[in-house]
Amino acid sequence: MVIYQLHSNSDKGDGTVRYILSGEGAGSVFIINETTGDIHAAKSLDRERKSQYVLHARAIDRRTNRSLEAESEFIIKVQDVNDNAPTFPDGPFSATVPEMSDVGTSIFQVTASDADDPTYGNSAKIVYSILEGQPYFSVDPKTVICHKAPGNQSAFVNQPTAAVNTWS
Ligand SMILES: [Ca+2]
Ligand SMILES: [Ca+2]
Repeated sequence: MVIYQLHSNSDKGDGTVRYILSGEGAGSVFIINETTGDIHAAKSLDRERKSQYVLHARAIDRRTNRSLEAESEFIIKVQDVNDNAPTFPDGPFSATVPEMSDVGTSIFQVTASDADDPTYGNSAKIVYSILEGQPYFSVDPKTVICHKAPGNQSAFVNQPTAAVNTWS
């Protein structure tokens, strides 16, 4: 897949222009076809590891090795895909609640995180649900776990799967 194409106005398509790529990942992550200027990714890119690459392009004349244009800088940004599940970095949690507590008593707060890009789509959007403990406990859509019905009960929220991404 061509992810970017360099083109010099001096390029008449006769193969005399040679495109040279340098900078971050040039020759390893990004491979250039020196004749067409097509840039391919040679490896799969992980936005969570590196979200953008700063590269430099040059166009030279093959016969004279002279630069046809000044070196130009360009940036390749890695677009996010939703490939990380939310996790509870501080879990597993444990909490106690006195018996006969009022319904609605807040018990504790959990916060999950998601490594995906929070500024793009819903990849890092988090909603909370509890897997066990109903009807005695409920979770606020944001973060708070509440005591819902009287009784001497305990709930455990220790599975990261209690937080899920939503696609709306
Ligand atoms: Ca995610
Ligand atoms: Ca991602």
